Amino acid sequence: MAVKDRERLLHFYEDMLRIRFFEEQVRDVLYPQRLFRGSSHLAIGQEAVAVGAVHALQAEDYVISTHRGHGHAIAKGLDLQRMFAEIMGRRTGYDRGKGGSMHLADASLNFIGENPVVGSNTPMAAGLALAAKLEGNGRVAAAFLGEGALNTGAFHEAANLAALWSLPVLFLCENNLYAISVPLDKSSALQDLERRAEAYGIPGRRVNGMRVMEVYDAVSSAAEATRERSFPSFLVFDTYRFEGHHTSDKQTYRTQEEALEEFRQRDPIHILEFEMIDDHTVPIPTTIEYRDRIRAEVDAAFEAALAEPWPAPEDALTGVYAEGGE
Ligand SMILES: Cc1ncc(C[n+]2csc(CCOP(=O)(O)OP(=O)(O)O)c2C)c(N)n1
Repeated sequence: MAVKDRERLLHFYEDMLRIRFFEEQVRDVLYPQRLFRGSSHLAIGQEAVAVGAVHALQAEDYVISTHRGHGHAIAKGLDLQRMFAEIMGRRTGYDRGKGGSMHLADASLNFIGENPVVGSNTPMAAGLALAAKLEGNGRVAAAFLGEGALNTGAFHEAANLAALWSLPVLFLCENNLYAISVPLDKSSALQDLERRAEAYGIPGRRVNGMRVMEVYDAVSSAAEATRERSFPSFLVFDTYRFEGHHTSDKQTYRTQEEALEEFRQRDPIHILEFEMIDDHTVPIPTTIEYRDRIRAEVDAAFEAALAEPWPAPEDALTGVYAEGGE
């Protein structure tokens, strides 16, 4: 393997571990200790999509995400400490502690942010792509969406406009088989999801979302085509969410065997580790070193965020756009 390819693969590996350990910390520490209120939507099992896709884009490209966006944010380069701080409502968080787990954003990194209204980020991606096209800056706008979001009107309006106006949008659909408790075969008339944008003239491609290099290669070529032709692309990644819909989900709609069996056989991090060890990219002790180092990095970010200040009462009046009357 060429040195450059090896470095790239190890970089992907680090980011996938970062996402996994960050979310395990949310699951195992922040949620049970009630360090934030409500629930958080974890994408454990979907790390290869976030990392492979975001790293196939350029830093200037826009990424716009969903309610399940920690991984997209980390892959786009957001700071772990500020992410933890935001989730825990601290003043130093990305939204000064007012947004939480589902509203992480950093425009300086072109991570336009998470959006909990399902499907709503797809017309925003079309808007970002329209701006890029008018400015002629060569950027593309990538919108992540779940397979459930394919059934929203917003997605179809966005796909239609993106094709009609020839906009450089990448629709990146993560098919994790469930929308909350509803399995794919109960929500979509067509199971070949990659055909869902054909009506707008947008060709689709189905990709193994558990193999980071396959995701990277597919998004690289789709992004290149979208950038060159200024026309949308649509990719569907086969993946699986190993955790519940959110941290409070009792998961009565699937068996633990299903979740655990999938976990064992299709874990994207295990797949990558196995392949790297098998083709002598790294020996086993190196994977252990990587795991220890990234876990320590995530722990340190969490501890530092935990020591950060709460918003002051007067902060409640900043960053709000409605003006009070007399
Ligand atoms: C417009 C809208 N309708 C319903 C909801 C409630 N809701 C939150 S997540 C979700 C399921 C989304 O499924 P999918 O798009 O497949 O994403 P996943 O949760 O699997 O990542 C629903 C229906 C919402 N947030 N927004």
